[in-house]
Amino acid sequence: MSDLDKQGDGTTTTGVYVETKPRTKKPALYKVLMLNDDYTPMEFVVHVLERFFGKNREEATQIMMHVHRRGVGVCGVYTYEVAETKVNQVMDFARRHQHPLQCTLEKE
Ligand code: TYC
Repeated sequence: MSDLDKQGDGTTTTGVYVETKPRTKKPALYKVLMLNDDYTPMEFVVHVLERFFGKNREEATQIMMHVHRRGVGVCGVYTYEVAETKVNQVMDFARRHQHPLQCTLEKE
């Protein structure tokens, strides 16, 4: 049987090499940023970082102090839907406690 006679019946086919792209794309990632203000208590910001971003007290305190000193800081990096949900949860929680804390999204 010839190399192209794959059918084994005497007929031949012409092989077409099809290059396939790798089929999975990594999702875009978004930073959730926390903004400083003059009124939200430090303890409230630490609590938010523990509750919504899974930080321990030490990490949460470091991030809060970074934001306090520098004006903005990263709470975490997530896919769009997760990041958006966290921003909404934080904004809603801050509003319910009447604090002006602001949180936003930025594409990585
Ligand atoms: N600057 C606030 C204060 O002195 C504390 C604070 C930190 C507020 C981080 C918001 O994202 C923030 N009470």
